[in-house]
Parts: sequence; C-alpha cells; structure tokens
Amino acid sequence: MKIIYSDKHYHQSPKLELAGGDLVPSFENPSRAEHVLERARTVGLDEIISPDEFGIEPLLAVHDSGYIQFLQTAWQQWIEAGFKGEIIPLCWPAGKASDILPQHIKGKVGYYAQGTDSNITEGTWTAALAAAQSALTGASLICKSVKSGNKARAFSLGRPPGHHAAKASYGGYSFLNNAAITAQYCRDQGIAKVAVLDVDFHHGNGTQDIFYDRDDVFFASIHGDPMDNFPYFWGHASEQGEGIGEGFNLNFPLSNGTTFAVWREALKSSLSAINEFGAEVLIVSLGVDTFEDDPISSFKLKTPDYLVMGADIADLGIPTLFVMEGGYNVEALGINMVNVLQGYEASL
Ligand code: 7XA
Ligand code: ZN
Repeated sequence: MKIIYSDKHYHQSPKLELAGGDLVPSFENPSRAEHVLERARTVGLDEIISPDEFGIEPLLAVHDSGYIQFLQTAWQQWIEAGFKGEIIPLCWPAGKASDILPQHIKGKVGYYAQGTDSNITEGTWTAALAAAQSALTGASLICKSVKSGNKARAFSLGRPPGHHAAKASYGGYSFLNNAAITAQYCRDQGIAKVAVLDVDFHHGNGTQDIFYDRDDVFFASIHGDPMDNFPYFWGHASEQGEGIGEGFNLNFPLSNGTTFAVWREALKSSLSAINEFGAEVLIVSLGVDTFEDDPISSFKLKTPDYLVMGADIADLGIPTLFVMEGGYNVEALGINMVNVLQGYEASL
C-alpha cells in the first residue's frame, strides 16, 4: 500500500486548547503523524511517497470560495489587527443573527468556526493544504486503478484532520475536508459512484454537510452518539439526506462504552449499504479514536480489532483510499492505525 506523506504537517502545531475549562496541550499535534509514520516503517509499509500538486481547484469544488479565502488570509489579518496569540474564536452568530460576514477578523473567525477547539496558527493553511494534496495524490492513484482494473489502495498520512470541515466552516481540528475533497475529485475524474465510510469516533459532520443533497456520493458514519459526544449537533440516525440525496446518508450513532462486537455490526451494515449503492471507489475517513484508551473518546475497541476492521473493509473489493483523521493516544495511535492497513493488506 502506498503511503502519501508530507512533513509540512509540522506547520500546524497549536499550543493549547480548552478542555473542561482548563487550557491543556493540544491533543491534535505533530507527534500523532510521527507515531503513525514510524509504525508504518517498522512493519515494512515503507512505500512512502510525497504528494503531487493539485492546487486549490479541487478544494473549491467542495468548499465555499469565501471560506477558502478566509483560511488563506486569516493569520495575516489577525497579525495586522495587532494580535499575537493563536486564533481562537470568542463569539458566534447563534440563534437569531445577521448572516452578513463581519469585516473584523474576530467576527470572521466566529462566522466560520464551529467551536473553540481548532486554533488557527501561522502554519495552519500550509499544513492543511499539504494534507489535502496528499489525499488528492492517493485519490489520483485509486481513480487511475479503476480504469486499469487494478484495485489500488493508498493511505494519506496527513494532518490536521478534515472530516468536520463543512462547505464553509471549520471545527474539531479540521479545516479542509480531505475525504470530501477526494470524493469529489474522484467524481470529477469520471467515477460515477463514490462512497465515504467514516470510522472515526466522531461523526463526520463536514462530510455529511457537503454531500447531504447528493445521490452520487454515499456517506456512512459510525460514531459516538451526538446526544453525548462532539459534534453534538449532527450525527443522528434520522439524518438520511435530503432531496435527491435522501437515503444516501447513513448514520450509526452508538453508545458510550461500545465494544468491537457491536461496532462491527454497524461496520457490516455500512459496507453492505455501500455495496448495494454500487460504489466504484471507497474513501475511508480513518480515525482510531475509537480505541479503549483514547483520551477524548469513549468506545472500547482494542488494538487487534483494528486488524479485523481493515480485513472487513478489504472484503468490499474496491479501490480504497484511507485518509487519516483522529486518534489521540499517541503511544497506541501508530499501531492501531497501521493495524487497519495491515489487516486490509493481509485480506487481499
Ligand atoms: O474526529 N474528530 C476529532 O477527533 C476531533 C474532536 C474534537 C473534539 C473537541 C473537543 N473539545
Ligand atoms: Zn475523532
């Protein structure tokens, strides 16, 4: 399996985040990618390549142009406004509010942010753009393989993650929705039916937002019930798509404490729905914060379960791109994430 990696992820290194009222070191930090890369090398998954350049056109195919412009310029505007710390929003247009984009950067931040968790730093745009280019490089490989009948697979080892980034908002450490960007890229390469399977602990609200009214990109997500878990306002089973997209959005909200046996049933149901849909390629939003010792999540998956997860996904038998999302127990992150890839490879 080819792994696409750029060390530009080091440009996103936020200092602190708010957790339970305390300022704590950011859970989403460069050591995450270091552990995954090291583990991949250790087990011999060492076909590691650098991303190609696709520019921002594929980003604009799923994200609002004003939002992209905001991400590109936010840091500069923040500095010009006289601020020195990282960008953390302080107010939102909740409830009855104007939808006019404010002029001041503090207002713009509240306009585009989903919450306080995703600090914009000097290097956020550089790192997020590189993660998107890595994912696009993987997408290009799997799209070409559809045409040649090769069933390629690839892993985009990038950060910051992406699946919470919506058409015009960022949150949950996500700025550019790498899974959605690649799904749309595959469509634009002529792949008629694309599926996104989100196995991260948190609901992929951004991906859902982007494809909610579409019948050409099927989205399935298995996640912590939003009644008790971030992102709280999306991810219920009743959210099934709208318009021609009705029936093409499948959510499996599961209780805190869910074990692999129960989780796997939701995986099997997701895979069978994706198979029935007739997907020609699969994009996997691969988060392993479902791990029993993850510091911010509450499922009970164990390290060997990730091998089985990878094998189950491989059984679908279509070209597959894994895109890195969450997972914050850094000691176990590398083993768990690479276990999915190894389980996939072993099952081919
Ligand atoms: O998949 N998404 C994540 O792993 C990030 C979740 C962010 C939670 C924010 C808690 N304050
Ligand atoms: Zn997550």
